[in-house]
Amino acid sequence: MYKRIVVLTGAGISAESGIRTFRDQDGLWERHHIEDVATPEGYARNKELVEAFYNDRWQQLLSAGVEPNPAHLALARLEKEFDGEFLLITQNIDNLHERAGSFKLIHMHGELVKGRCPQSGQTFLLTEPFGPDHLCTCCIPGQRLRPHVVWFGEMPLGLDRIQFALEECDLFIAIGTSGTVYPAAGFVDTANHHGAHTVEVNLAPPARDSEFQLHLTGKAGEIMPTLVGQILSGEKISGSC
Ligand code: BV8
Repeated sequence: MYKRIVVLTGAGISAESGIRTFRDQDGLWERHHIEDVATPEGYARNKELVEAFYNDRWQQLLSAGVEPNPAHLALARLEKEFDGEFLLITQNIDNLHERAGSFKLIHMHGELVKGRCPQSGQTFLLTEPFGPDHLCTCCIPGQRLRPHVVWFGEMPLGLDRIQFALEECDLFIAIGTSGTVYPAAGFVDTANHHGAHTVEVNLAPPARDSEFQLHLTGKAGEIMPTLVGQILSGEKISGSC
């Protein structure tokens, strides 16, 4: 049935792993102002506040009990067993997709487990929290590492590869995203425009004027294993999952 699949995930796919989303009840943006912790200006104003925001999330990600859930594992199975083209794009900065076994993966908003040198752009796997003494080793003198995260107003990563994949795909699935952040929120338009079947998996029913052709409403961890089974058996995705 399908030959080229593109999947986009958002914070909702990690919710069942215990990671807070942004805009749900008790979400991250209820506790912090975006402009203070997720913009270059906020970082320039108060590095310590932004470092604490990411250090807290990094510590939570490393803590016991935060594991890939059945939705992450289903996507890793799809990548492994699907005999066509596959690309997983995530807006998430956690590493649960990799830990589930996904490899054909683009972290378009960066990665929580890495720091970046502000001068060279080189990235470093974090072994200690961000702070004034956590310096890069690529410059002399060493520069204070920043989170390897795409803030609002900064260019997302991998957009050329993403654009090409969206134009070529025949199936586009968005999982656990509120579709409020661009350019990711516009990916469905590109997929629709190029004739793909567009499917959305979300806890909440779709917005009235949603662009997706099919909506599967429920928890990603419950829907994805069945959906992946349908795709791998060559079926066209239908409403019943
Ligand atoms: C860009 C990293 C230029 C940080 C994030 C003014 C100036 C500059 C730009 C703009 C501007 N005004 C608007 C813009 C564009 C801006 C934007 O879109 N703003 C919005 C607020 C309007 N975008 C940007 O700035 C981007 N850069 O535009 O550069 C450019 C120009 C041309 C072409 C390209 C680029 C950069 C945006 C990246 C910001 N960084 N993250 C961090 O993580 O700390 S965004 C942040 O929001 C996360 O990445 C997150 O993934 C993303 C989207 O949120 P969601 O993932 O959707 O999460 P959310 O909580 O919202 O929703 C969860 C969903 O899951 C819900 O629908 C819920 O129902 C569902 N759910 C919950 N549980 C489950 C579930 N579903 C299934 N199962 C469950 N169990």
